[in-house]
Amino acid sequence: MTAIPSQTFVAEETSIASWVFTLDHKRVGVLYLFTLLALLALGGAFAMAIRLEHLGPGETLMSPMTYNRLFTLHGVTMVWLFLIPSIPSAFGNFLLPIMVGAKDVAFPRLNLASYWVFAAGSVVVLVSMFAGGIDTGWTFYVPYAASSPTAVPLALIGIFVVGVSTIMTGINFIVTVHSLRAPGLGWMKLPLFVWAIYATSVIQVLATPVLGMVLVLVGLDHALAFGLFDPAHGGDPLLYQHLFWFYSHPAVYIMVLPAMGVVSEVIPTFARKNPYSYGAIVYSSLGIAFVGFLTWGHHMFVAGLSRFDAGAFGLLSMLVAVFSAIKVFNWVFTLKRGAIALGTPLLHVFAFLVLFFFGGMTGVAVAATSLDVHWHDTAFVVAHFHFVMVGGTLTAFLAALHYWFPKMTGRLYPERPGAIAAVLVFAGFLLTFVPQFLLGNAGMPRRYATYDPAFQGLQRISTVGSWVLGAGMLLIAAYLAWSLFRGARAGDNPWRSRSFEWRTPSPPPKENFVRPPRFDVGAYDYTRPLEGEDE
Ligand code: HEM
Ligand SMILES: [Cu+2]
Repeated sequence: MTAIPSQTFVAEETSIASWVFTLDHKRVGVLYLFTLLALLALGGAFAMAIRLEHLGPGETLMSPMTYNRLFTLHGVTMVWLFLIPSIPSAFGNFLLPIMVGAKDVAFPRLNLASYWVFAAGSVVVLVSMFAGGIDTGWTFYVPYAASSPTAVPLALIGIFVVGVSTIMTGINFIVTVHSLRAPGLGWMKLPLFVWAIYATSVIQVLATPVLGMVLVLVGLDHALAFGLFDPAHGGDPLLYQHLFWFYSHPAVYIMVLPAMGVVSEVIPTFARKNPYSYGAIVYSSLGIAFVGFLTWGHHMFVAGLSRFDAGAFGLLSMLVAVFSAIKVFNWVFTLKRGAIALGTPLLHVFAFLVLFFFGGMTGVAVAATSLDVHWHDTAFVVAHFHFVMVGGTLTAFLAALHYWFPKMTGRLYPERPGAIAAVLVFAGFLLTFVPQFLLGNAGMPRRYATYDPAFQGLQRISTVGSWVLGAGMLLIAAYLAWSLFRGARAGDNPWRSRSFEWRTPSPPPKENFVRPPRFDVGAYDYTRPLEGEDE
């Protein structure tokens, strides 16, 4: 398809200003990607320090006060600054317009603004870390968050600003999918990644304002002693929990739906097959986005919900798992009898399938009220949500990073270190978090700096696991940085994928297409050859 030589979006202009003020969605995506990778590295460094502290039962490296700050900074960085924006902002920005056959997003200026608003919000959060840190946990539970002597207001402002950026991105993607689809590209022909980002955007736009509001209220409680959530002033801390989880449960689907979108792209490409049921994947994404709004109470089973409410929230939570299971079956059936080509993206997808499956199953387990009373606020819950957030979102992010690396850079990464790193990340993850299920079940509370010496064996395994995981991540950083400059040329479509984004040069030219795209061969149609390709 490279018949007509074209300038890539990178080579087209090289000044710093051309990046700072860029209106090209691909450049905005690249800016996001580098920023997010830096934040991931920071959050990862905090995580390593947390695990180091748990090498021994008593005070190992730091005081319990420092430990409180550390796990808060880790959670805040990972959840608010990395996981929530990650796949949509970096890969969604780069790919969504190409996948719908558009030249750009609907509002390129808003898109650029969303990046700089995000960057500003992140800087404010980072400044709060230097201004003494925060020790409330990423959840900012009141009444403590309203009185903690740490830099809570600054962190709240930063997260609020990041939320504004999330809404901007969500609106942009929704309008883009509605109004900029190329002629002939009907809704039910859209790539599944687009559907996933679309469903995510709906949650972002509807739920994030609630988060913004509740953060402002905590800030007012903290700064001006409003007492809204403080029983000493007639306020209600449970009101906070309702409002917070009304956003933050849907937010877990903001994290995992885009990951599911990545998996739905990688599997057909590497199995060279149509998805087993396109419709089931689309409708289950929409189903998750909808039901995700009805389950927040499962975070409050031990906070005095009525028995009826607890039962209802428990059942609705399990319904989300049904939609997730529909997807898992679909992916597995797509792989079945496929002409599978093993590549690093697919290895990360396999890790996703295994870890997300266990994450989801333990979610169903904690959604059973009686079991949750035992596991709530223990390392068991920590393990559950790391299985879904790291095992789900991070592995899919790594799959996306490798899968679309040739698209974005025009270069290949080396497969052998890629495979070694994928195994290290997977094994390191299991070593880190399987022990935490066992620890939590045995009674290890979450967020404690010290622990009973009886737990030391499992704690040590977990810490060693974090080193293996960290080594895998460093290896990935090293070979990708090398490949960026030295990697072999990829050609336009190294995976011989049918998906729309691969039908334009890699890296794409400024307005994405050399010729207006045609969509008569579907995004997953492996039965017909593409024009210009003999098969
Ligand atoms: C498959 C369906 C899922 C179900 C049924 C489920 C259920 C639950 C339940 C009941 C809790 C509360 C446990 C407790 O605090 O005692 C919980 C906590 C949590 N879940 Fe899930 N979950 C699911 C999927 C996910 C996904 C996909 C993510 C993220 C990508 C996620 C992230 C979290 C987080 C972050 C927490 C803990 C928040 C905190 O207290 O710090 N869950 N989950
Ligand atoms: Cu939840």
